[in-house]
Amino acid sequence: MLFNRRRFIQAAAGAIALPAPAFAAAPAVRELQMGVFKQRVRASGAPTEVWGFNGSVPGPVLRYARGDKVDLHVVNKLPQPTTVHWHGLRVPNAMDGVPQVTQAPIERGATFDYRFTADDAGTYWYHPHQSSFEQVPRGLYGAFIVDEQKPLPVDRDVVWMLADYKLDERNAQVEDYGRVQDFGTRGRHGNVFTLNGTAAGPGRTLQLRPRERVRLRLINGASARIFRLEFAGHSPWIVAHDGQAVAPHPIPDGLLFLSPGQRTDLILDGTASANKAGYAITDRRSVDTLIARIVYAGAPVRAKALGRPEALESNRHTEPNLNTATEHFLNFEGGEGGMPAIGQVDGKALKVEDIRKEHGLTWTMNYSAQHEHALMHEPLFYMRKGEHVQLHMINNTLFEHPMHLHGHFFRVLAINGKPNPLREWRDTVLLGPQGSVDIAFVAENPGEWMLHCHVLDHAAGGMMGTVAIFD
Ligand SMILES: [Cu+2]
Repeated sequence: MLFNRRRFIQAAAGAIALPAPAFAAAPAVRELQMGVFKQRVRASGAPTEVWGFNGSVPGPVLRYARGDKVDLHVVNKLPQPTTVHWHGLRVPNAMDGVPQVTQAPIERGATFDYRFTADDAGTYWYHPHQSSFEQVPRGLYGAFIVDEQKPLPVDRDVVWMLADYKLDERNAQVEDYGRVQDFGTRGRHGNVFTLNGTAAGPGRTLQLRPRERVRLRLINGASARIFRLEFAGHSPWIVAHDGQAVAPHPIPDGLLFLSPGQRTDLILDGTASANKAGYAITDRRSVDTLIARIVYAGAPVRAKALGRPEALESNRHTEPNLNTATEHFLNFEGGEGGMPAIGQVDGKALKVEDIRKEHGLTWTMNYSAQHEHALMHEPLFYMRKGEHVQLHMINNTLFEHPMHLHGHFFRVLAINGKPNPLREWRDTVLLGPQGSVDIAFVAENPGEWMLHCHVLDHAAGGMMGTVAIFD
């Protein structure tokens, strides 16, 4: 049975033409203007031409209380069609912002209204899903925060969006999006790390008062870069991954992995002694890179440091029953040094060399290479609403893939065949080179949902598929 995607989009378009419900509380931001403007990224030299929301990178922090109605009017003033996806939020399918799958692209000069309820508390983000390998690294991303009904008591709540830009010596963005050599390797990496849109590194600080408690919401908005963060002199507590509460625990081995699309909420206590140099927050991924320094200033907030924080309020999750779950398998092949023999594009079986030549695609998922402009593909998997599912993802490539499922959270059961003791709920999980990850979830949200790699160059290079859930 071929899933009729065109009809699906039309049905969705009909549904959203209904009159808007009257919303009680009007949030601060009602409109998102997507446009081109200049913003200072590096401290010296010229400002950089960027694409962003409401004239800033990152876009405005969209903040709601759990249960709030979200009603956002998006205006496309970009030189390309676009959409906005609300990463991690369990929205109705028609509001998920995936071009060709859940909606028609928002054409240049056109608008689109996104309306849904913020059912899930936590740290999320928003970004385009159209040509995301170009639109996101140009600066189109922002934080989306939903406060718990009973938030953890903290002195301050801080949002950090980490990303990077690829800039030349004149501070202009290098216009090399969509290169097959980036698609087929580790993705396009910037040369300037950014923290909330401007250059990270020396000069950037997180000021703490002695014994102050801060909730630090880290969001990786980079198109390809994986961070591995170390906090010198401090041992923050992890309280959430991808917005979902976990039992508060210190960062394992002191290094926090944050792959594209992922979020981690930390409780950071000002427990160190004030010193002149401060305490480095460093990315230890490949070359050590300073992100910012923790520096102390001001009077102590309290006499005694606080201990282990309480757990965050949990979102609603249905526990997957592994005894009755349907098992699915997803194989990843391709990329540089990979050996995919054959795959299919648009229903046509091709040798991978020809897929690369004809379509610029270099990856396959279950021997199918998909991209956002391919309307003819069938979903990778069909599920009934309410079905319990176990998905085994097997990475036969030499590269890392942060896999993101839309519209759902899944439990991370095992990594590389070893049971994962935390069994956290996530929407994005990192597969190591030639590694595997087993996840489980209940297919609760009807519609056709993306399952794709969040290295956005990999997604554009074929690692894009969908899961169709029938009501
Ligand atoms: Cu990937």
